[in-house]
Amino acid sequence: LAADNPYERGPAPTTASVEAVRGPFATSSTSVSRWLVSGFGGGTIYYPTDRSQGTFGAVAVSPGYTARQSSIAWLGDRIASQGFVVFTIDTTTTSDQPSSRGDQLRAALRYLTTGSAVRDRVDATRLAVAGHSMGGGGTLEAAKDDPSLRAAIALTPWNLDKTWPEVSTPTLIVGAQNDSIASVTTHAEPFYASLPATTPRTYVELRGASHFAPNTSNTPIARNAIAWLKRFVDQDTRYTQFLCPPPSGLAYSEVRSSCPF
Ligand code: 9J3
Ligand code: ZN
Repeated sequence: LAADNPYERGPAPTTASVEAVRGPFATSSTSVSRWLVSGFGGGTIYYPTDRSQGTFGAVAVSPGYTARQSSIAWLGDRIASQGFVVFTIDTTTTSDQPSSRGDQLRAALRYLTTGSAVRDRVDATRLAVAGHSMGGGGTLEAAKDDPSLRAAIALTPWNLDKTWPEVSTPTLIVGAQNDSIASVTTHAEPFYASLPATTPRTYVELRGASHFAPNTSNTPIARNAIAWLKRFVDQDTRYTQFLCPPPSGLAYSEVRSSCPF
């Protein structure tokens, strides 16, 4: 734990460590019944078992239209093992629209920090949102509604609202080059382009990928998401090296960034 950053968790990162299938923290999980909560559809909380370093930042993750938490479950242990509490949620109904998904992400974070079995493991001042497709659209909605969120990660996001000048939360948008459901030209790219010049932001487009790339283990997604959460939820500048200069390489068909940040 660095004296200059009380939120730093885990050893100094390497390319191998941010791309690893598991990070340095042992994890456990606990399921949350939809019948015992309100405002969202329950879910699964993945968390580091370590209690020696204080609390951890947290991220709630929403699936997309017609999908359930299983569609984004791989992110649970992958991110939790890097030192975050991760709440993958079900939505109230699988057809809920992005604005509802945004409200549900926020309700899930409220439950996580006030009612859940792991609430004492979470730093309620360092929260983030993420989601796939309509859940990614909901991620932008949540950030628009709650500027206190520290980070937002929209994975192949879908939304009818194309402009996000209200978002001040640092935002990572992941597009998929061959997405035919939420094409990058009508979703991810205009969303990114509409973010304020003052908002730290990155757009990575996964070469050759489909809309469903975020539904299975994906190293470029994990690497960027982990670095984003570390940099903006934990204020851990050891991870800046993975974001600035912007990510590059054959995995990406396009990259945009507001570096330096
Ligand atoms: O959440 C999603 O996978 C997205 C989008 C979609 O199918 O919208 C059509 C209504
Ligand atoms: Zn708008």
